[in-house]
Amino acid sequence: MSVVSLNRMFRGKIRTNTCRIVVLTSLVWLLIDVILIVKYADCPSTGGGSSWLCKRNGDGYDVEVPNAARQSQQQRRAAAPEDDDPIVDAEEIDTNSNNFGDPGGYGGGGGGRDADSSMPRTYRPQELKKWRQAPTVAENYGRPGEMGKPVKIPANQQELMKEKFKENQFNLLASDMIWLNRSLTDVRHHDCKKKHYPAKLPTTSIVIVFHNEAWSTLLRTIWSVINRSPRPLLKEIILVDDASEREHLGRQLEEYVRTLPVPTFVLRTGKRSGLIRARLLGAKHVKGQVITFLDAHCECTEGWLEPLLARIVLDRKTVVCPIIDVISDETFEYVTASDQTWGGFNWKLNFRWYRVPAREMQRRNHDRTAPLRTPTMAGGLFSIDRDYFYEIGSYDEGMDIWGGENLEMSFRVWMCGGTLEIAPCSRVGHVFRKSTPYSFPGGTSQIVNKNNARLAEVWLDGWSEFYYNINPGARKASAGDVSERRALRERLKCKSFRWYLENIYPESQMPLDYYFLGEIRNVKTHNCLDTMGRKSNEKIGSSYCHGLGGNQVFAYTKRHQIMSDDNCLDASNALGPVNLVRCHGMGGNQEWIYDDEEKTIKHVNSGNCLTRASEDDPSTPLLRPCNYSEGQQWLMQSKFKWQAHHGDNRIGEDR
Ligand SMILES: [Mn+2]
Repeated sequence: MSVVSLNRMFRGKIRTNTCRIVVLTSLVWLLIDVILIVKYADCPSTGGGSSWLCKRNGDGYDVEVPNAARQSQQQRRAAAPEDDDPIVDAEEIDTNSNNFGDPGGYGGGGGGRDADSSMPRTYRPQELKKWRQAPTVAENYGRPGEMGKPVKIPANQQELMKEKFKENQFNLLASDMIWLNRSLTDVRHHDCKKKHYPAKLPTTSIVIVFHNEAWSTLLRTIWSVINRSPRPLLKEIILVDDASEREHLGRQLEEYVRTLPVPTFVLRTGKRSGLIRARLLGAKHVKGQVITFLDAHCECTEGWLEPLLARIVLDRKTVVCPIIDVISDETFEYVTASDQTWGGFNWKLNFRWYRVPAREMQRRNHDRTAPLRTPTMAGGLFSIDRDYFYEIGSYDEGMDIWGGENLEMSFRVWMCGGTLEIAPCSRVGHVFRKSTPYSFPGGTSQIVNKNNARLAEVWLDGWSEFYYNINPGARKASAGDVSERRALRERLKCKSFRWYLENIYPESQMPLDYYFLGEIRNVKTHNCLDTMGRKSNEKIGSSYCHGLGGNQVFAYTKRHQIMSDDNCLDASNALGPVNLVRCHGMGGNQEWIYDDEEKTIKHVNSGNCLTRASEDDPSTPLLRPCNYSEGQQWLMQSKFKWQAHHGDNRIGEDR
């Protein structure tokens, strides 16, 4: 308040005008004071009384609040009505205590993990950020593809559509018609919307690698991240261009990203480096506490980020994937994927989705919103603590371009003390393509073979035999020098592949215990059982024994299955046919007993014996009453080893 005007007042020389000015000035000052107090009440005096430095985020829907203001925050939150911020947990996590030996309600399943670690399993509270869920992206009525609906291309543009399809192997014309900020339906399980997450979470940097990506898919990925992530948790978006040749990915992209409301950078590998090395380049520049890798043709849905970070804040050694929904490559319709599948792999070391077994559903108390512990991940989309990413050995730099790196990381995480999960409340759509539009220098299969060989050599122990036998094209020599990766496994004191199969993936298609792996030869005809490259639900065949593995490699398992890759010999009728059917591990029609003396393979359900093919159909083995003729004798002997012969001669147990 002005001293001059006060003096005047006391001298009694008061005029009406002066009075008005005084009152108005006071009111204005009072108002300013009130605004300042309200605005900065939450600010801490961060030493030296610099509370004026409290800053507001550009987006205007949340304020960064450092730790010292936590108490007043909590008081305010306690006073606020419950549904004010429904998904933020009113209970702070006590991140000071690192005693999360078995976090997140693991039903006693976390046994066998390393108790000691070089990295604290949680964050210090002052490292974490307050957040609030991002507002829903509103529907833009009348525009194509809104709410995730399919785009229909008019008849007169069908030719153009086909032409543009070739550029990226998806319907580019449809993608270009859809708004970059298109709305999506909330596809989450309804219980996800009621879920509570910690009030403070770590920040994440988004790393997106691309090669010749289309403009609209790349930018829609970026906008979906910006629109649907709590802004305080989104540190930056790092785009890594792996030697694209398309004009729009050059300067045009750099200029565009400068206008985005979230710091976004474009890094360039210079020469074609592949996904693995490009991701390593991106990761090197990450300033957030968590790295979130995304593919370049995704759409993040409402609330996608919180469930990922909420797992990592509990335990930094958790690697978390969203459910990957499907964006149609034909219509760009958003189609939900099942929440009942998890990641596995077959003998060829291909990643595969399999049904979640009852065991895991039970562990989660049949709560479909609870994190799912998956044996492997698809690899395109996941979040990982930045420091943990490096501690656990980032990626195998000896791997080229693409392929196998997802399984390599999956095995590494589990075997070396981490946890790999799918957070079912986090859903991100991805454009799945039927064929790849990219060329791989040197040929796809050669690269994938080399990568898989490295993974087999370092992580699979004795089970690498399955890979080499079913894929005779992959020679051990092609793996290159793996000594560094083996040293990493040693240094991290990682567990054996047997431990992984026993504890993490008992349902694995690579059987934990098996009696035999190799060719199965008929004594009479000298022909071998042969899948003939047939698929599930087709007949088993037999042909001249070539001794090269591949279609003639079978495992006879301790559970009495005769399997080839993820299929098992299966007979639903007493007299056959004998089919290849996806192994279910429940005995039944897939249970066979091999008699080492009689050399018979007896089908337990029918009591009949596997019999050589008849002369009129020499390539189809039969199921017939046992008569102990040579045509029912089969040899399981070759250069391959017996693994679990009398339960004592186990390969693969190297530590
Ligand atoms: Mn992709």
